[in-house]
Amino acid sequence: MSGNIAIVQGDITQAKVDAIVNAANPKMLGGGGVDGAIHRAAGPKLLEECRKLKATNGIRCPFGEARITSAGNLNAKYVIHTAGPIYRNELHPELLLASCYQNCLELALEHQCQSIAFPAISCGAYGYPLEEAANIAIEICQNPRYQNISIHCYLFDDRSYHTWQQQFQRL
Ligand code: AR6
Repeated sequence: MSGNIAIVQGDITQAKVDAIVNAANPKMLGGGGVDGAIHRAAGPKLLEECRKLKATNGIRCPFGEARITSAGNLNAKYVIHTAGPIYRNELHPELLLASCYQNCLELALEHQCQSIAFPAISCGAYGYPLEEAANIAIEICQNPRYQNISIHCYLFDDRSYHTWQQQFQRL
């Protein structure tokens, strides 16, 4: 922990924070990875909440944007869903990944969240290289605008945990 940012290794569904961020897809109706884990832990209420959001051609959350719902059975007030970029599909995935982190933090501010937990958005099925993703994540989280939010970066596996720690010490 340094300042308001903590790098944690573990399961984000166990985070004790006001808002848990979900690495979702634009349809926001569940999936694998951390999305699956969050929906399983939250129970069916979360999917119900997602279904209520406005959809355009099935898209509830375009890539790079974020949406907020209540959190079902999770130990949090909110789930903030964001759709990270599919790395190989984008010319500038870094812009979309940065806007994911930013839009989540803006929603957290709007909803008076004092704490938030992030997974490694886009670093699983969506194929984002860890070092690059860690850099972007930490840089956005370090913006003084977010200094009053306690930010917990949850990394699931050893490799992503060590990468985040290294980038955090470097920046
Ligand atoms: N807690 C924290 N991190 C986790 C957990 C967990 N319980 N489970 C997995 N991770 P991914 P993406 C890590 O694939 O790349 C889904 O199907 C995982 O090790 O979950 O953004 C969605 O519906 C990895 O480092 O998300 C989308 O279709 C990180 O979370 C698509 O995958 C992100 O991996 C989104 O892909």
